[in-house]
This record gives sequence, C-alpha cells and structure tokens, in this order.
Amino acid sequence: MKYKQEDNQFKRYCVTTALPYANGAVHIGHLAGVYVPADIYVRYLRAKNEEVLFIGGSDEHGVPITIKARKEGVTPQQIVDRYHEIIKHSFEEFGISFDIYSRTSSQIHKETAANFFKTLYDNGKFIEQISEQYYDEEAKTFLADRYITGTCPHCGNEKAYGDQCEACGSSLSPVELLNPKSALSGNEPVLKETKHWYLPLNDYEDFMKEWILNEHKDWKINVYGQCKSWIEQGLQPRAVTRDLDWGVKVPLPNAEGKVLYVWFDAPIGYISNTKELCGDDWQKWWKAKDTKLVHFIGKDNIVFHCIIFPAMLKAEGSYILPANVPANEFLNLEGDKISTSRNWAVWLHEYLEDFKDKQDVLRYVLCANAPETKDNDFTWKDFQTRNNSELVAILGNFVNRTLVLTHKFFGGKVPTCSDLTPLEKELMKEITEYPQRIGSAIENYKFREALTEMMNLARLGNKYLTECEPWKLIKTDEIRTATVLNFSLQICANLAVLCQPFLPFTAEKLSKLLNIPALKWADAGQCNILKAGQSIEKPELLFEQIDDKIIETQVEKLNATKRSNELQNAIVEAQKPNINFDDFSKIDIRTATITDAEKVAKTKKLLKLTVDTGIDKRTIVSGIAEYYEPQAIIGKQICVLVNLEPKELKGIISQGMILMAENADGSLHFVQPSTLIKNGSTIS
Ligand code: B3M
Ligand code: ZN
Repeated sequence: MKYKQEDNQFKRYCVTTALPYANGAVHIGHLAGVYVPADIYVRYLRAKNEEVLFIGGSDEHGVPITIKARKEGVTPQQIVDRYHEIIKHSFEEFGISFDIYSRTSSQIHKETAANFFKTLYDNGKFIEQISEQYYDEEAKTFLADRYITGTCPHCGNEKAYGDQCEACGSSLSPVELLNPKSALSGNEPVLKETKHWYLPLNDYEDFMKEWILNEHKDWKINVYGQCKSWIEQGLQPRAVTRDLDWGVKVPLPNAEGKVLYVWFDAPIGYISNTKELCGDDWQKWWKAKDTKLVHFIGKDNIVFHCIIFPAMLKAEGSYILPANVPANEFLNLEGDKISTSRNWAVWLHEYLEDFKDKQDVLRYVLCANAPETKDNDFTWKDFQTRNNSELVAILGNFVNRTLVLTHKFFGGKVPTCSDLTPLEKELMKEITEYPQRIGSAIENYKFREALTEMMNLARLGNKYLTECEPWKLIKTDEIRTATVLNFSLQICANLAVLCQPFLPFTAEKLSKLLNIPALKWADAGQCNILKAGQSIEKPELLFEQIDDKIIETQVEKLNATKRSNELQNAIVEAQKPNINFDDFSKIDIRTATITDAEKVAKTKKLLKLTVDTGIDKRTIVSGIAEYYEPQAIIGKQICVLVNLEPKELKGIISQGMILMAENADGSLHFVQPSTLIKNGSTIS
C-alpha cells in the first residue's frame, strides 16, 4: 500500500460531480448517472454530521460549444451564459444540494487552471512536441478535429468528422479523411506544423498499476475494468493544449492562439470552485490526507477521472488522489440511446414544468432504476408504475393511514405506548437495523439497494397495520390501539429521517406533518422519536396517483420527436433525367381556388373538387381524401397543372392536377403561393 489512503483515516469528504457541458440542458441520463446518486451520498453524509463539500459547475470550454455558437451566429460566451443559467436553475429546483455550482469561464478558474499548468511546466512535467495539423489558410487558424469534414475511408460517408464518422462509428484522425474540407471556409485545409505540450502518461504507468490495479480493487467493477484495459494497452503521452481561441490561454510566451485542452482545464474546475467557495480554506479539501475525494461521473468519463486527472494531480505533487470514482453506466430512454442532437431525452427543466412539485417522484424512479451495473431503460410506463404502486401504494399509503387513524381515534395526538407484544419487540429489533443497513449500502455506492431497504421499512409498517387492524381493534381495546398507532407513528418518524437522502422534499413534508425538526441519522433506529401527547398535523397526501392521460402526453411528445427525426433522416428521391426548356414550357401551371369539395362515393382516397382557375371553373379529382376533410379546404388557394389531358376517374372527368408535396411519411400537402395571388396567374 503506497498510494491509497485508508478508509479509517478520513475526517471529511470532498464530493464532485462531472461538470456538464454548457451547450445543452440536463436530462434524465445525466441525473441517473451522476447527480441523483451524488446527491443521495452527500445528503446522507450531512445527516451523519460528517464534514462534506459538494462541488458542481458547468464545463464551458471545448469545441462543441464553439460549433454551436457559430451555428447560431452568437459568441461562445453567449451560449454558455444561456445554458449555465438553465442548468444551474434546474439543479436547484430539483434539489441537487451543491455547496457551490459555478463555471469554468470564471476568472478564478482561468487563473487556477493556468497556474496549475504553469507549475507542471516549470517542474518539467510536460514534453513539447511538434506535429502537423490541418490549417485553414483563409480563416488563418488551425482546425479542431470537429471542424474538418470529409469522406470516411471506411464506409464512404461524405460527412464524416475529423475525429469520428457518425455513419459507421469508427474513430478517425483528421488526416485519414478523404477530400478534407474546413467547416470554416469550405476550403481544403493544409497541413502545417504546430507545437503542443503533452503529459507523458507513459511515465505514470507503474504508478497506475500499483495505485489502481493493486490498491483499488475496491472500485466498481465497470470502473476497474476500464482502467485495467487502458493501462494494459499502454499509456501514451496526451496533448494538454490545443490551437483554438476559446478556452484558458496557455500561460507561456509565444503561445498565442493556444488554449488548454478542455479535459485539462475542466477537472481543475472542481478545485477552482472550491477556492471560489472557501477562499483560503480551500486546501484542506484537496491536500489533507484525511479528506476523502470522491468523483461521481458517467462511464464515458472514466479514463479522464481515473487516469488523466490523477496523473495531473500526481505530477503536481501536493494533491490527494480520488479515493473512489463510482461511475455509472448509461440510462436509455424508451429503448433508445439518449441523444441531445436527436432531442431524444427527458429534459430536467421540462420535467419540472410538466410535473410541478414532483421532484421526488423522478428522484425515486431514477434511483430505483439507476444504471449502477449495466445500462438501464427509462420508460414513462415504468415511471407511472413506480409512482402509483410504490410511492403512493406503499410509502404514501402507510403514512396516510397512520395519520388518518391517529386523528380519528386520538384527536391528532400521539397516543401512549403501553405493553409491547412479541410482535412489537421483533419489529423494534428490525427498526434498529435500518439506519445501518441503508447507510452501509449508500457508503458502498449501492443506491438502489439502499432505496429498496428504505421502502422495506414502509412495507413493514403496512404489514404491521394490516396485521393489527387498529380500525377494528378500537372497538374492543383502546389501550392496545394506542400502542399500535404509537408504534406506527414511530415508524413514520424513522421514515422521515431515512428517506431524507433519496426524497428530500417528502422528508421535509413528513417532518412537518409529524411536527418534528429535520433529524439526524443517529436519531433513527429508535421507537421513541415522537413523544406521547404531542400533536401532529392534519393528514395530507405525500404522493398522488399519476393517471394514464399524463403519461400518454409524455409518450406522445417523444413520438413526435421520433417522427420529426425520421423525416429529417428520410432518403430523398434521386433526381429525374434532365428536360430541356421546351419541355418545361409546355407545362401550364396556374393559381386557383377550391370552391367546392366532396368525397367520391365508394372510394377512400378521392375527392371531387371544383376549382376556379381564373380561366374557368372546372372539376378535378384528386387523391387527397386521407389527408384533407372536404369542408376544411374550401376557399384554399392552390396550384393546378391546367393543361393535363382530361381523364375519367370513377365516372367523373378530371380536368387537370393539383400540385401536392409528398412528405417523407407519404402524407400529401398543398403547394400554395406565399401570398394571395389572382387566380389564373402563371407559375414558372
Ligand atoms: N463536460 C463531459 C461530459 O459532460 C465533461 C465532464 C467534465 S468533468 C471535469 O460528459
Ligand atoms: Zn464511416
């Protein structure tokens, strides 16, 4: 054991969560993977009276942010200002209890990151390397991989990026692209020499083998496995700078146009945010050997937090290393990978709008279904079931029955507990064990298990009520009924403490109903939290049923996204062979107005239309009955091919053809002039 800090030496906890990129909002995948488990962890630690710091913030650098800004014609700063606000606000409302949520475009971060780099540089921890990179001569700038598009050498996709082909999934380097083009000017980029600083990870291989592979067998299997495969493949020097104008400037002379690589500066954001919050007191959170540093992240961030950032900290020399990195796998949505670009997500800020005061329902579902050991799926149906048959039917029901009966039989005062039967004695023993059982699951990052245990206590309460039937007992034995309800109320009080980490809003509500302050973990596990005679508030439901209609609305929202994505991706029909101008001039298209419309009897698709073509009033039979109601289209202006040979359809002579656009899903839509035009005007 050379590097690992021992568990029994920890006096305080520094808990970080991955900094979300400020180029999009936060969705349920982020929440289930990182923020909900981290928040449960710190709320539990606080309830245990531990000294804990909970750090969050936005990651505001990196190329995707500059790309989004260019697309929208605004500055990168405007992009991150917008999303930082949305993210920060939605976390707050959702009850993610950060001690600070700051951002990497702050001055203190720029200084902290630049100083960190400078320290490593001054101590000779980097190597300098010159390499050839693509350069746009018109825009006078080096091109980030994402700014170069070209043909994928593997599958022929013409829109592959310099780092990846999204069609076949292969990762690429920009020089592999055929016909490379700069996204800035559209020109072919040229190769030009550029100097960068590299962290020689290969020098840290032995350290990683010892520290992770030998000493940290306690890390989660998915985390340990990824580290092992990285280390065994051999670590390579990693560039920590980029040619880009958005980021933390490289603090060296002759480094114009160079910034720190976003994955170099972002994790330092944890440190800067600590400084911002704690001032001079920041060091104990990052340098004291008795601080336990824990990074909550998603599985795509493992290498950065387990290998690269620790190598940076090790190179600097005065920092502690993470004691654990409990990364989760991914959460899918209705069977598909969550995707920001395809808008396939449940966005937190939208959830908070659609489900007012239901933060705990989502927190519950995301924890109960957290992708702790494998990818998991979120479905709205499951969301509904977990709400209705677990939160409402188990936890809510138990508390409500207890409160209602206390009011009914004992005027809303905690009744006196008299002689305990073996049933209560057994129950009491069980209750004592819950805080420790739940706590140890949380300490081992088994949040699903912890939540199940908490719910088991509510199940126990329900079973107890069902067995004792106080609503019958009251007729024969008031003293015994008092004991049963006292006991049930004590279980409610225990739940108010033990559900705090998972369901903080509910815990608060329940404590208010019971007239108790927010209690500490150590207060749980006992059956005398409530004193006989103390009054409790009028019952109020902790949770309400979510009915089918609400779920259908959400499912429909997703279906609409799916349809719109399908339209975007649909293949466009190939162009027909060329015609000459003479061919074209034979076509006579005019503006016209529909003056009458009716269904053609015994057909599904046909409408018989009367149209005013400006030349005459005529009949046209059109195959649009599946898309338009006759009454709804009278008065519409349309375009008509008027010199098409008449044709008989179902016994009606049709004189011309209405121009329709066919959407990718096969639906037909009128082609209309953009403003009202005199009927009979030519279209050319
Ligand atoms: N912003 C990547 C991500 O959101 C990155 C995390 C930074 S943590 C220092 O997946
Ligand atoms: Zn490809």
